[in-house]
Amino acid sequence: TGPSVAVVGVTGAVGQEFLKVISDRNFPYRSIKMLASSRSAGKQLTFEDKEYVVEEMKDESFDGVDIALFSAGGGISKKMGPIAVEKGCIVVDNSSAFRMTEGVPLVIPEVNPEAMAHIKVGKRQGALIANPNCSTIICLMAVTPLHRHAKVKRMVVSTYQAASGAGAAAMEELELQTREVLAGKPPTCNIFSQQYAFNLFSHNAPVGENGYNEEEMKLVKETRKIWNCQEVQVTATCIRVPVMRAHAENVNLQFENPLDEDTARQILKEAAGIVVIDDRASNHFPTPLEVSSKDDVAVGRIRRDISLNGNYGLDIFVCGDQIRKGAALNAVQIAEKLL
Ligand code: 11C
Repeated sequence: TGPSVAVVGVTGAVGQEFLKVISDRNFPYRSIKMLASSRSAGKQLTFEDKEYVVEEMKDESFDGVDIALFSAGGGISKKMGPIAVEKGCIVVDNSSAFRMTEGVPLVIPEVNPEAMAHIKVGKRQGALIANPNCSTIICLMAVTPLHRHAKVKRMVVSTYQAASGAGAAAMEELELQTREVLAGKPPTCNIFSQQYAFNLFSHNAPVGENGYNEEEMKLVKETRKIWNCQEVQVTATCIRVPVMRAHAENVNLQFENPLDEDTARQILKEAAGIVVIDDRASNHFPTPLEVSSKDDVAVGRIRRDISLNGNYGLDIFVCGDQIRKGAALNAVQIAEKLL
C-alpha cells in the first residue's frame, strides 16, 4: 500500500535528507526509486535495510510514479518536472523553477495547506507543487501565527544563512577552509569566491538592478504568494555565515492590530512546528546548533519593538534546520497531506 515514490537528486544533501525524513516519519510508500544524474547512476545505497542502485533519470523513470520529490536544481526541475507531470505524477519541487508560476501552489503545510487542497494522489492526474525557499519557510513558520492574529503590515528580515543552503559541496568547503586557515594555509575557494571560514558575506545569489539579491527577493515575493497578500511590505538582507546546516533570521514586524509580547509568546508556544526558547534570565535563545537535524523551528528574543508606540511592533529571532524544515521535511509533509 501507499504511493510509489521517486526521489530525484537522491545523492545530494536534500536528497539524502528526503530519505531520512521518509524513514523517520514512517511515510507509507509502495515502492521508491532513487534517481540522479548519469554521474551518480550505478551507485549503491541502502535504505530501510534494502539495497538500491541509483538510476539515471530518464523520461520513462516516471512511468507509474505517484509522487516525485525533486531536489536536483532548477534546470533539472524545469526540464523533467513537466515530463513527470505529463505522466500523471505529482511533483513536489524543491527548486525555485516553478515557485512563482501562476497555478502552482507554493506550500508550507502549517501555513497554507488549502492552496493544494485540489490535488489528490492516486488519480494519475499530474500536478506541480513548489516547496518555498528555506529562508521563507523558516521565517513564515514563526511569523504566520502572529500574522493571523494581528496582520503583518511590514516585515524586515535579516538572515544569517548556513553553508547547507549552497549544497553539500559548500558544507565540505567550509570544513576544509576551517582546517586550512587553522593550519595557516590559504583557503580553497571553489564554491564561494571568498574566504568563508571565520568570515561572513552577503548571500552569493546574483544581485539585481534594485540592489537586492535573488535570495532577498524570494523572501519578498514568496511571502506575498504564500499569504495570498500582495500588500504586505517586506524587505530583507541575506547574509551567509560560517554555520553548517541551520539558518538564523531576525524578523522585525509591524502589525495593523496590537499584539503584546506575552500574547505573541503564547501564540507561538501553541503553534505547530514551533518551539519557543526565550529565557532572558540565562540569556538562552535559539541557536543554529540547537535546531540542527531537528524538525521544529525555534523562536526567541520575543520583544516589543520600542521604536514604535504601543504594541504594534515586535522583534523575534528564529532558527531552523535548512535541510530539514527548510527543504526535505517540508516537502515530505506536503506529500503526507496529499495522501
Ligand atoms: C540558501 N536558500 O540558503 C538558499 C538556497 O531557491 O531553493 C536555495 C535556493 C532555492 O542559500
